[in-house]
Amino acid sequence: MLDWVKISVKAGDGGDGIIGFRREKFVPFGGPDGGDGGNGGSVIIRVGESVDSLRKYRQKKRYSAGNGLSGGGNKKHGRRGQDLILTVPSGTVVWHSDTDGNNMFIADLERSGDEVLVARGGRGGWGNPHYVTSTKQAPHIAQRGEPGEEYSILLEMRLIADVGVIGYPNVGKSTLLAAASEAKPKIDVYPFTTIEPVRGVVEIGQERFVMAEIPGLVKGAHLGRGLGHDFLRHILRTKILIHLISGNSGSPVEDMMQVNKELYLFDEALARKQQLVTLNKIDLPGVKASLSGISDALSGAGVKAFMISAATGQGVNELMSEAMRMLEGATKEVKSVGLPDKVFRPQPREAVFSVRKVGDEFVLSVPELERLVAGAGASTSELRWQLNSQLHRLGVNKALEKAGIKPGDKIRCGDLAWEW
Ligand SMILES: Nc1nc2c(ncn2[C@@H]2O[C@H](COP(=O)(O)OP(=O)(O)OP(=O)(O)O)[C@@H](O)[C@H]2O)c(=O)[nH]1
Ligand SMILES: [Mg+2]
Repeated sequence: MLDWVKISVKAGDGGDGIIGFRREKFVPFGGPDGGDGGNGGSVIIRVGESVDSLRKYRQKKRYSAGNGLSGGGNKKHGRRGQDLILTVPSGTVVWHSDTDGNNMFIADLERSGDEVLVARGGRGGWGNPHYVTSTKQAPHIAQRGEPGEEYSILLEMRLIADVGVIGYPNVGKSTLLAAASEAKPKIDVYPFTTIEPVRGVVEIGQERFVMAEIPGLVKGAHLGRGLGHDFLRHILRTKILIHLISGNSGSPVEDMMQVNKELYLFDEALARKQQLVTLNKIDLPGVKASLSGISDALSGAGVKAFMISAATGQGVNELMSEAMRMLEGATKEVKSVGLPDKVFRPQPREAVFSVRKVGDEFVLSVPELERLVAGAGASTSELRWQLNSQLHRLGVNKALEKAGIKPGDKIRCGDLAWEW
């Protein structure tokens, strides 16, 4: 199970608006009829029913939605670009990665069908009919399409299970999961048989819950030893834990304390999760003999443990029923554990403009105007007039006046320059 992956996404660019004029018999220039460009497609991340890993994103890293097409004559709209839908498993947390390597939270996609738009397609540019006014019937300007948003996105998969089964390697976690659910994890006498978390559904009458084996917890796990950090993160999203210890370990109680210490060192929230401590392998003769000693040691540590044999099934049903009872009372706060308070919210781009004074020029940054293109037949006076009316519409005029502009001062916006 791949835990996280970084991809780059690019929404489609908007198509260009067109400068066009109707051709009519005997009329050299008919009315303006340049079509608008189509909007670019957006990139959407959605939980797919049958997706259970992020593996496919390891191969391909760059994803683009479709571009919008340019407008045509006769007010024909350009076709819009296709959205790109990237499917991910439920339990995927989506982050925005900035250029400094900081990650900001975008969304937590928990359930099938949950989705989030991560890069918005550029809007199509306006064709010249949009610039018609009572005094300018034949405008020679149109607007280029807006570029699609482009971001770096981090997908993090957090296994969602109600119950996490933790414990040292080889204590019988897979055996318990196999005994209590339909899952068929590999079981073997060697430690580290399970190298990825495995999920199974436990059914008790009409009720059910999801239980997951979390492998690889050893001393130093919080530092990345064993199978490392990755699986500790999955535990964050379980509601309760079954902490399995093995009766035939030399020191089951110390094993338990060691694992708890790793939880604590990784994240205090993990150490606060409710645990059902469970002693396994009580069918073994050697374990039977030392049972009372182990119980005493456990009580000494303040723990009342369940006694089971995952191999024979003894005590497993009782353990599952207790897990179910505990789940019903478990807090619903699990989701917020480990999720950040910094949230990434893209700015509505067109709302942003700025005015700077560079030398004796006023330099405007107004994305919407920078995309204006002048046709061959555009006169300087028409351009100036159009720009002023757009500046007025966008409220930039006021900002210019505030900045102290006087008639005759030079203004520059993108490729266009004119006088106030
Ligand atoms: N006698 C006996 N053996 C058991 C019991 N539970 C598990 N085992 C054995 O213990 C060994 C390890 O079992 P697993 O279920 O693979 O243990 P695990 O905790 O999943 O181990 P890893 O995935 O390697 O961390 C296997 O040989 C099992 O057959 C039990 O209740 N009694
Ligand atoms: Mg296992």
